[in-house]
Amino acid sequence: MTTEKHFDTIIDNIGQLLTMDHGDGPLKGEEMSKLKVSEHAALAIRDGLVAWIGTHEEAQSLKATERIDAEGKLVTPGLVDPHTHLVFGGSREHEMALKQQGVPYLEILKRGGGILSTVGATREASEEELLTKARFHLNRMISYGVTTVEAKSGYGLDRPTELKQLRVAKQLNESHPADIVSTFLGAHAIPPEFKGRSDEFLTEMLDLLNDIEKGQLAEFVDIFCETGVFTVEQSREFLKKAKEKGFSVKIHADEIDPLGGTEMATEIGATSGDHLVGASDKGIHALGETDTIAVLLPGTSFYLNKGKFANARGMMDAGAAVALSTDFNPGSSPTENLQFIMNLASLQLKMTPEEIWNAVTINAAYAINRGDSAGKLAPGRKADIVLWDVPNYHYVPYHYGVNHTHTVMKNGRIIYRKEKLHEHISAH
Ligand code: IZC
Ligand code: ZN
Repeated sequence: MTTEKHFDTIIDNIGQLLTMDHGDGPLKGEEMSKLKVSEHAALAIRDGLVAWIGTHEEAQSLKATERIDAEGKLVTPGLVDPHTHLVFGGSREHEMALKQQGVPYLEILKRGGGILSTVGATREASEEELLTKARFHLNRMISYGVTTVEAKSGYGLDRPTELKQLRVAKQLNESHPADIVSTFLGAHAIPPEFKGRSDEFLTEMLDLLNDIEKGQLAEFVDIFCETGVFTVEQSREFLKKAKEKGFSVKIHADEIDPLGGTEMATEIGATSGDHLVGASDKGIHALGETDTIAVLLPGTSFYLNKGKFANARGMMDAGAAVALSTDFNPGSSPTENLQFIMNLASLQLKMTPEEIWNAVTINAAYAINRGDSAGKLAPGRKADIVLWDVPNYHYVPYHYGVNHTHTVMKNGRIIYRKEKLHEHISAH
């Protein structure tokens, strides 16, 4: 019997354990309010995998090399951040004054700033510099409880730099404990050398897919479908061709202007439609009828400061699967903190704690084709686990602006532990 074997680690005295173990597939519509909460629970790990889940009492007769007393804390799967622009050069704090003057995001881009400012800095940066910088941001994500991250290219807009960004993401996946899922976002903006020739630019980016495929450098292809960037028709054609080449697809849709990218995403069978702030009723209905996951990024709505957030409740009422993400990037959402996104989902998207936890774990995993390996704790799954310094799962979406993680484990190994800050302070 499994229970008589020796384990590597046992975590016992868990106040609340969330497993997200509710069957297969993403949670859609009202299923999103399901949450399995085990009280006084324990969990055992062997060879980097969850090996056993039971009660605290049952765990007392089990043998393990290491025992972690959770002291009544909340324990959950490692969080999944399904939409980030992790690898980039430079930063954009110099554009803050323009933002304060009310210059819109798309106007800054039109003037050659915004995304194009980051493109300049990313083209100039060496691969080593990009790696060091991305690792810094990734470490910070880990500290906030994230163990699986989607990372987009899109700050090269030319062959060498796009490939450089994707190689950095691949190197991070191989050398860093976090799991990275790569997305090619060469169609992120039109570079100055292709001004007025956006179709030609898209042909060039499609051609690049051959190299990306050969180097196994990305599994998703994404496009920024937005006023002044790429139209719905261009996006549809581009993503269809990417699908024909065997890539899964995602789309930045209806982020700023309501163009109809949401329904297009569902029509072409995109794995996810992301942003969807301006999604039409037709688009929202289509999300409920198809398998396209709505990846919502309320941090971007907060930071663009236009007072408009995605209609998460309407999407769930229509039967859609909703996931949440930081959209971590140097322009419209400079934060690695997925917990703050959980607070915004509560306040602005009116999501319940149960919906929010599912949206940052199992549904986020499905949004990046990792539903079978991330976002859930069950025997045989990766032991990606977070111990939270909170009394219950309602607390994280409620108490905002600080980091609630206590311990973060990846493949059964502790990769982050909160400093004993209070002890340091009282010692002086
Ligand atoms: O760098 O501004 N929206 N792409 C589309 C972004 C935001 C990232 C950026
Ligand atoms: Zn984005």
